[in-house]
Parts: sequence; C-alpha cells; structure tokens
Amino acid sequence: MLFFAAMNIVFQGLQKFGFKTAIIDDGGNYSYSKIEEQSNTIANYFSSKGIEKGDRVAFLLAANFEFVATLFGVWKAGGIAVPLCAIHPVSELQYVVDDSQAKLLILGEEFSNNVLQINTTQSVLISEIGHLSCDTQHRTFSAQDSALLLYTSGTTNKPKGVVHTHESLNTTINSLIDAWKWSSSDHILHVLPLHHTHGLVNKLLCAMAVGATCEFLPKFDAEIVWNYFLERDITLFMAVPTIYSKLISYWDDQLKERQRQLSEGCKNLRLMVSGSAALPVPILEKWESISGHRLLERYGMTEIGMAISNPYNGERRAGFIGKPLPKVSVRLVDENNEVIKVENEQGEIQIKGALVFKEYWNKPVVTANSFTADGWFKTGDSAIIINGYHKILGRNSVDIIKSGGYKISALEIESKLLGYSKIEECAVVGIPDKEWGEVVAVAMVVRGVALREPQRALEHIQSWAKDKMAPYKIPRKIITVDELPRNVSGKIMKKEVKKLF
Ligand code: MLC
Ligand code: AMP
Repeated sequence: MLFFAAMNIVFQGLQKFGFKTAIIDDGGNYSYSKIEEQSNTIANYFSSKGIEKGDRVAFLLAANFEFVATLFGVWKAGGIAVPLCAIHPVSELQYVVDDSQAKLLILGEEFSNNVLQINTTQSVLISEIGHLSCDTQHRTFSAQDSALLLYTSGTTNKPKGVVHTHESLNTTINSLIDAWKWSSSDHILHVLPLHHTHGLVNKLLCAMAVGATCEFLPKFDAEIVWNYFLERDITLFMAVPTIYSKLISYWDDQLKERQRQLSEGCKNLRLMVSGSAALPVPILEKWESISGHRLLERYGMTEIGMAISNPYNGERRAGFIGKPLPKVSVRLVDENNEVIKVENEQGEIQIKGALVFKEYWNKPVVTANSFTADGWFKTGDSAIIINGYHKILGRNSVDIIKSGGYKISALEIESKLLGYSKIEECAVVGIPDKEWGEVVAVAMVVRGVALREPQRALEHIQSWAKDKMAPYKIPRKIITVDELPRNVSGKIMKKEVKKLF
C-alpha cells in the first residue's frame, strides 16, 4: 500500500500513465509503469539499507532511466534526494557527499572508479541493486517534508545545499504546467544537467507529472540536437542561452540547403524556452529568424524554482523576463528595503510563496539572513519594471558569475587558486562573453617567474585546476599584475579588476 501518492503530482503521473513512454535514453524506451516498478525495487533496497525518513541519498548517475527510477526510489523510501554533478571532479563530489551527510551513495557504471575515491558510509553501484520483493510498505511523507537537496554557489566560499520540500517542488511544477501548457502529448528533448532546477524540475519533473515523454541526450551536442529537431517528434525544448548560441553557430556553418532543412525541422516544436541566464536580444532575434520560434524567456533560481515568465500567448518581450507567475508574490525593494511601488525604478527582486525553498542545509544563520524580517526571500538580483514587464539589470554581488548557465562563486575559485603555491594573491571576476554569457577570469600576483607570461600561466593553471574544479569554473582568461587594485581600506576593487581585461 502506498501512502505517498496524493502528496506529489509527479507520483500521480507514474500511476496514471501506465504503459505510455516516459523516458527515452540511449538504452531504449521506458514506460511510466517501468519507472513505478523499478523505483519500488530501489526504495525497498534503500529501506533494507536503513534509509529512513529524512535521510539523504546521494546519486551520481548519467541522465537516463536509472536516474529517474533512483530519484523516485529515494522519495518512496522517505529520503531526501541529492543528485550529484556528473562533471564534477572527485574533490567537489566529496564536498557534497560530506556536507549533505549522505547515508548512501549510488553510482552509475560509468562512475564506478569514483567508488574507490569518494569516502562514504555506504556506496553501491546501481547495477547491484537487486530485485527485492515489492511488498515493503513505503514511507509516508507530508507535503512539508524535505525532498531534494540541490547545491548552489553563492556569495559564500563553498556551495550551499538548498532544501526543497515536496510542496515547493509541486508549486513550481504545477505553475509551469499551466503557464506553458504542458500535456501528455509533449515530447521534450533533454540536454541539461540533472543536478539543477532547470534540467530536473522544469524539464524532467514537469514531463513526468503530465505523462509526457522525456528524451535524454547523454551530452549536449549541437549537431545531434538539430538532427533531433529535424527527424523526431520533439514538441518542447528548454535550454540556457549558451546552448541557443551554439545551435546558431552550427546553423551558420551549414550550406544553404541544410540550413533550410534545419529551420524547417523546428516547425514541429510548439515551444522553445530560455532561462538560467540573461538571453541577449541578438540571440533571441537570430534564433527567431532561423527557427521561426520567439524564445520564451523566464526567470528562476535554485532557491525559488520559477518565479517570472514571459507569456505562452501574448507578447514575449525581448530583453525582459516577463511577469510574475500565478501564486508567486514578487516585489522590488530599494537599498533601504522600502518597497518600490512605481515603474522604472531599479530594486532587488524579492519573492514569497509556496515555491520558495525551506532552508539552506545545516545553515540556519545563512538561511535567516537570506530572508527579510517579513519573510521575503532576497534573490540578490536587481530588476526594473517597464510597462508591466520585469527586466533584469544584474546581480547585487560581483562575486557571483554565470557562465553557460552555471552559477559560480568567485570566492570559491579564489580560495582554490590560492592552493597553488605560485599564486600569491588573486581576484576572480566574470568577463562578458558572447557565447558563455560570462567567462571566469583571474588577475593574480605570482611568486617567481614561471607564471609571468600570461599564455604559459593559463596553460599551467588550467592543467593544475582540472582535478580540483568543474570545467566551467576553470579560468579562461588570466593576467598577472604587480598588485591588485585596492581601495583605501585594502579591499580588492572587483570593478577595477574587470577593467584590466
Ligand atoms: C565548458 N567550457 C567552457 C565552459 N564550460 N568554456 C568557458 N566557459 C565555460 N563555462 C569549455 C570546455 O572546457 C571545453 O573546452 C569546451 O568548452 C566544451 O566543453 P563541454 O563541456 O563539452 O561544453 P558543452 O557540453 O558544450 O557545455 C555547454 C553547456 C553546459 C551550455 C551545454 O555548460 C551546460 O550544460 N550548461 C547548463 C547549466 C545549467 O543547467 N544551469 C541551470 C542552473 S539552474 P575544450 O578546450 O576542452 O574544448 C538555474 C535556475 C534557472 O539557473 O533559472 O534555471
Ligand atoms: P542558480 O542559482 O544557478 O539557480 O541561478 C539563478 C540565477 O540565474 C538567478 O538569481 C539569476 O541571476 C539568473 N537567471 C535565471 N534566469 C535568468 C534570466 N532569464 N535572465 C537573467 N538572469 C537569470
């Protein structure tokens, strides 16, 4: 007997859509029933391993059926899912496993080497989870129980675990299903990582909730994506602006006839969405000219799910993120935390509603500081409203970088770089970039002569950093300076550092 069914809209999907295809991956097609069956097996295994309500289960799996079955298995066992990033080096994975105090770590075959390298209480290969009988009674949970721990970088040095409940996840899922008219006839092509809101909630879980088909590519590849638009019955695509930029570059490189065919292929889709970073107007316009789709830009954050969106029907305004989604309260406040009541005045976006996360894992003070006294979540993003539509103007902190849709903490990279003996001091900043939005750049004061020549320094540091940070955090631009620009109180002036590049 399963008590959790009514609690979470995506569980209802598993039972309701039976033999309809839920997932397509490079191993084949899997129905909703297959997910139900496999996640029961996995949940039983978790229970046999002592997983109890609220325990964290971390998993490092490729984007495929096993990932989906494991996610549901964790929930059915009453646990909190901690999806890990497939491209993080062992040191960063270890941090998440330790910080989340994961009781169990599940690994896909392709990550089996990590078994030896990550220290955990218990770890197991997904293929070793056998077929236990399915009569174990799964745990009950309420909407307010924690469901998911997603790690996000911020103004602090190390990433923080963002705790979402079943209710906060459901709120975003329900709201997007309505706003973007999801239905069981949708077929979404999935090319994003599954340890972030965009790939996990907006794409995978919305699809599972409505009985749609979610087709995973093992990795983003512009040519393969274009061919899928052309050859398969994809109806929905969602991506970060960098991906649209890469798709445009591919299209530009093709001969006229192939370009015409590719553009024609986009007619099968009903909606294309962009988010996770500012969509440059030239990308929106060029994409519209080649695909016929005006991208729907929306705004979200790990802590809040999706809050503001351009409309499905109606004006999708270039350079704007749109209007608050239903059931989300949005306000702008000035630096004195006074609410801005008129248009055309810049302020911080603050959010309230059932979609907002519960807490930062094990960080009560940081959690408290991220809310106002009257319970609004402070996003740190600055915006303005013009003719009813919100426009993002930037972030309050220069220490947060967005590259390829990934959020990166400058402070985290600085502290890692200082572990390199030849670097005496450094300042990391994000430099605007046409393709990546921003790229990571570092100005540094070095010891000795080995790193004085910039190209040599770049090669050295990139190779040194490979096993210490994810590829998207590795500096792409480096300069060496005799001293970093500082103000009278000795603080590094990041705006001046940016000007050096
Ligand atoms: C990789 N490379 C980079 C880079 N990342 N260079 C500069 N800046 C970066 N950020 C380099 C690699 O080292 C490699 O170089 C080359 O680019 C190709 O690497 P890759 O890993 O193969 O890149 P690719 O697969 O094309 O990745 C691009 C991408 C990926 C856009 C698909 O970055 C991605 O999946 N981004 C999405 C992140 C995301 O999901 N964010 C959502 C967060 S949730 P070389 O020299 O080796 O060839 C959120 C809330 C919300 O934000 O609102 O949604
Ligand atoms: P993350 O913490 O990775 O979830 O990233 C959330 C951040 O991405 C937000 O706080 C914004 O700074 C940024 N973001 C998301 N969507 C948009 C958008 N459409 N335009 C500009 N910035 C965005």
